[in-house]
Amino acid sequence: MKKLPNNTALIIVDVQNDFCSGGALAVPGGDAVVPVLNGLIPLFQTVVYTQDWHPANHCSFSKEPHYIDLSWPVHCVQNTTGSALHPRLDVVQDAVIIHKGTNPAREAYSGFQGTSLASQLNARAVTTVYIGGLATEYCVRDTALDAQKAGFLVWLVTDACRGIDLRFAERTFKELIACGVKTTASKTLLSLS
Ligand code: VGL
Ligand code: ZN
Repeated sequence: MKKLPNNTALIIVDVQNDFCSGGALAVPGGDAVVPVLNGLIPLFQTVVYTQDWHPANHCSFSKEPHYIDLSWPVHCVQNTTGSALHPRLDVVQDAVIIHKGTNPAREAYSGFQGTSLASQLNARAVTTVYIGGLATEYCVRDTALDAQKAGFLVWLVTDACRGIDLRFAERTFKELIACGVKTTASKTLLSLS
């Protein structure tokens, strides 16, 4: 399989046990992104894996999570099974691993927020990023918007994403497109290689 040019990276957002079936904050159908992403990974010379990586006292945790007010059940606590990448997700040898949401006092949905992601991509001369993962309307959305603000050309791979709430997820695609993010499907991407 021919690789895409090396100015192109795949960013896999938060494909972690807690966002998959049986997890603390399971995204409906979240596991389904794993085979799609595994099919795309061989196309890329740079693959980034973000992990929601909270301390046990993170400010987003609530005993009575509401979702709508952006408080959540305890999830993705650092170095627990819940924060581990999905066991069937292929992890490449020279993976770029990004931990986010580590400050107990601040929510951070974006893989770029408070991390070295932009500088690591720039160091590899990456100009274009393809994004997939979980959850569409939170961490995928904010990562895509920040990638765009950081000057990358951003493609969302729609069938490689799943949302917590289907209605918001659809709205998110529209919002991102309006912000200049491009969308594609995994089979289109595979046909390029
Ligand atoms: C996420 C809610 C809380 C996500 C992370 O990965 O989309 N959502 N923390
Ligand atoms: Zn979180």
